[in-house]
Amino acid sequence: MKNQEIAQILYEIGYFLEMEEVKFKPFAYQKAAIILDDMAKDIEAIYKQGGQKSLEKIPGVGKNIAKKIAEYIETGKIGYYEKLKAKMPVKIEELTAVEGIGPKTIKSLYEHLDIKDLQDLKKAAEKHKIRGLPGFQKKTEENILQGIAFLEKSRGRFLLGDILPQVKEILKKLKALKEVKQINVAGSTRRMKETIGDVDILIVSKKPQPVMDFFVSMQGVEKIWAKGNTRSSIRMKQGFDCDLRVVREKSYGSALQYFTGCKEHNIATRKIAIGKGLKLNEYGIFQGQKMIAGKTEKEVYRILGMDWIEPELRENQGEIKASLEGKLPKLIIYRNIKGDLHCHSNWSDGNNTIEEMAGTAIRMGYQYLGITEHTKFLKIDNGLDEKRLAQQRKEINNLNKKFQVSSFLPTGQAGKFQILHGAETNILNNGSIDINDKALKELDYAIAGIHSNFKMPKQQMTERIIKAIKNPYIHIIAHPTGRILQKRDRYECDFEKILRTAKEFGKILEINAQPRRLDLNDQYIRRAKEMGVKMVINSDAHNISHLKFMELGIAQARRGWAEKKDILNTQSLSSILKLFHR
Ligand code: DGT
Ligand code: CA
Ligand code: CA
Repeated sequence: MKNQEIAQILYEIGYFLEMEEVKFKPFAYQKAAIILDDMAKDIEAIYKQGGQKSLEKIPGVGKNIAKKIAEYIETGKIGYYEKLKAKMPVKIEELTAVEGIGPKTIKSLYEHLDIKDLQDLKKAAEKHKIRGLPGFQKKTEENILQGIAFLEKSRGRFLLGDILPQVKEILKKLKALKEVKQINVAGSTRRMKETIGDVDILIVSKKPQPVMDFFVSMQGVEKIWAKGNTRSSIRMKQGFDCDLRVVREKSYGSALQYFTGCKEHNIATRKIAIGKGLKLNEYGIFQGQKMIAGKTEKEVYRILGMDWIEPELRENQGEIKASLEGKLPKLIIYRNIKGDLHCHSNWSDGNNTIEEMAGTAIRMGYQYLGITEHTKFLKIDNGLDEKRLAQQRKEINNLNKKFQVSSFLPTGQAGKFQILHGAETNILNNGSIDINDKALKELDYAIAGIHSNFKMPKQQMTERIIKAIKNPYIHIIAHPTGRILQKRDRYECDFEKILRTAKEFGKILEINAQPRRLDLNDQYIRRAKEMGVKMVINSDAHNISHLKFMELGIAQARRGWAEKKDILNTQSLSSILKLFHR
């Protein structure tokens, strides 16, 4: 599929135009890029079927951009992009991966220091050549070095959200082969860790050769590292590696247990086996020479005197003890979620209308969808002020009337679905909110989050967030620690104090399910649960396909030992309404 390749070029055209301070156009390119990036349908197939006209039907793709996409599919190039790139031959994707580096910075660094890629940037920063440039300070240079260090730390790992759809696709294809008797993903992907080193797949097959043939010649395979009868290893075009192992049916459970990990979890389980005079490895559990179990994971754990442990818990963080004592948590399950309380429409920086977002939410079986646009402080994201919030309320009321008519709902659940009107407001430097109380009061509920000034001193940041928690019109704190995976660390704040305040004032913390955020992380979720602080899991969707990020957030909640009762959007519409209208 060429969707991602083309999306990347469109992003870059947007960046180039932004460097030249062209108005509006950069936004149009970026918007089209996001849509293409997330689109499940193959853009090439759409074009081959219906030509340029069918490309223009894709939301966000106008005539001009459609022409360029067609050019790429026909020739493998976009002339307009090549021209822009020839003028300024910089590696945009590499440079913008560094926190704080945007198009204007790239332009300036190229013009003054001939910086073209990450290596150039690092060298220049280390030699302190950046701090003297107009508009750059010592601090900027330090931040750049910090950003590069952060990036290097995460090199070679991939976001779960980026690769999970493809892993599911691979599993589906392999499962369909008649030679495959059993199949499961193992490793960090099965544990749903937020980043993945490589993907490990296990199968049972009596005739592995055709399976291996198929595996190494699948669409999207870039390199074949190894191909054998019991193991093959490939690199996918997106850059990640994928291993396929064939194991014996009688060893499938112990192999799955072994290759699911994590390593420390395995070491701990092996110790328990030794304590019982047994031997545990990927082939089975042995008493002397005799194999006594191995076919299923359940049986492996049972012989060790343990309850079966959900893969998301297998991080050697106390799950072994809990399992031995029969005290494992009853984790929230993927079907427990009844609605999503954080998403954006084209009223601010989203790509779809409220109606389109709600339609998808209904098809997902939700009872409610909270529309929470950015607010006025975030001008670049087209944040809403009090007046536009009031206008939006009217539209939402009208749509809700429409949703009351049962024939409109594909599920026929008249009156069971409601759009809630919220907002994702900004916590300003002093802890106040960028929307006045009167407008906040009109909303069904309000979210507040930090979107600026991440580098405040710890105490000041803590006070800033605490003030927002105490604000009677704020119900939820969005992405509470502010981390961006592979880009920036969480901001400094006293999280324990934030938890105590949230508990005292009955406020909710968000588990933001965006693949790059997953914030709260597992450890903070677990701490919140221990403190009795309630949470919600939100997709923070900016278009209809983002709503499915919910799965990543649920995985994170499970990794944080959260149960259904800890997560409030497992509750029905009427309970949620009661909660907010207290
Ligand atoms: P990743 O790929 O870095 O995201 O993380 P994993 O957990 O998928 O690790 P990987 O792919 O190196 O190995 C898959 C599993 O195999 C791992 O979770 C546990 C098991 N494993 C690998 N190496 C060892 C080892 O040296 N000792 C033990 N006990 N288990 C291991
Ligand atoms: Ca792995
Ligand atoms: Ca591996």
